[in-house]
Amino acid sequence: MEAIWIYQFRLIVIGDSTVGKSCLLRRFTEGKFTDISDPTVGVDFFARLVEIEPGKRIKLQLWDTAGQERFRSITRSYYRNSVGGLLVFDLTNRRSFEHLKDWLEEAKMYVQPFQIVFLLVGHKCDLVHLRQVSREEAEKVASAFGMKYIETSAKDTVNVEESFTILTKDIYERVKRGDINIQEDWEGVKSGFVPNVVHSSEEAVKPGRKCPC
Ligand SMILES: Nc1nc2c(ncn2[C@@H]2O[C@H](COP(=O)(O)OP(=O)(O)OP(=O)(O)O)[C@@H](O)[C@H]2O)c(=O)[nH]1
Ligand SMILES: [Mg+2]
Repeated sequence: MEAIWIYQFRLIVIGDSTVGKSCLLRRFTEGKFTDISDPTVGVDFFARLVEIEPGKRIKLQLWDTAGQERFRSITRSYYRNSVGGLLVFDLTNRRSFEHLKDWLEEAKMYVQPFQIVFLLVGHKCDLVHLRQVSREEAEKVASAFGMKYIETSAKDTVNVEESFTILTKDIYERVKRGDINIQEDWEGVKSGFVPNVVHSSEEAVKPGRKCPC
């Protein structure tokens, strides 16, 4: 029964190099954190199931993109087939916060003709003494972008589950409302794998039931 899901969502994680995208994904999918993390080359792939309501699971296909400029031509091609994403900046790196507008503009341009739902993530919240962006400031930017905002730490496991769950629930509600539709030529949302109803062994071999032939 493990691998049963009602939908599959494809999500992308974007933001400047070193903001901590790969660490956030590794914490979410493998429960691990390392202080040394190589820059992503092009795009990496992760996957995980999340249970948004008891018994309702969604499979997430997660694309971890390289923040470095030289990989931009590769990473751009992943927007179109993503239904949602985490737009990540580093709370201790003001420039990564200032670049958010550029990331969003690029995403909007390359996702056409589809739509993408983002959650704004202020990462490395464990580094309290090095903070360069206040929560109030980030919340203002998020609301100007029409997004929710959350602060995370892969190192201390703060809001890692929550960030992916909030985004997944947000997308799920839009799918339920019909604001987002499954489309043949689009990988953003896929209908899930639902098994045939399995009868209990008692029901399947009811005593006294005769063969109809
Ligand atoms: N203190 C702290 N450091 C973190 C956290 N997450 C990541 N880091 C560190 O930040 C550095 C960069 O992390 P990565 O996850 O490789 O960054 P990235 O955004 O994937 O970078 P690119 O792949 O180049 O785009 C590494 O040294 C991590 O150990 C965190 O939550 N807290
Ligand atoms: Mg990376």
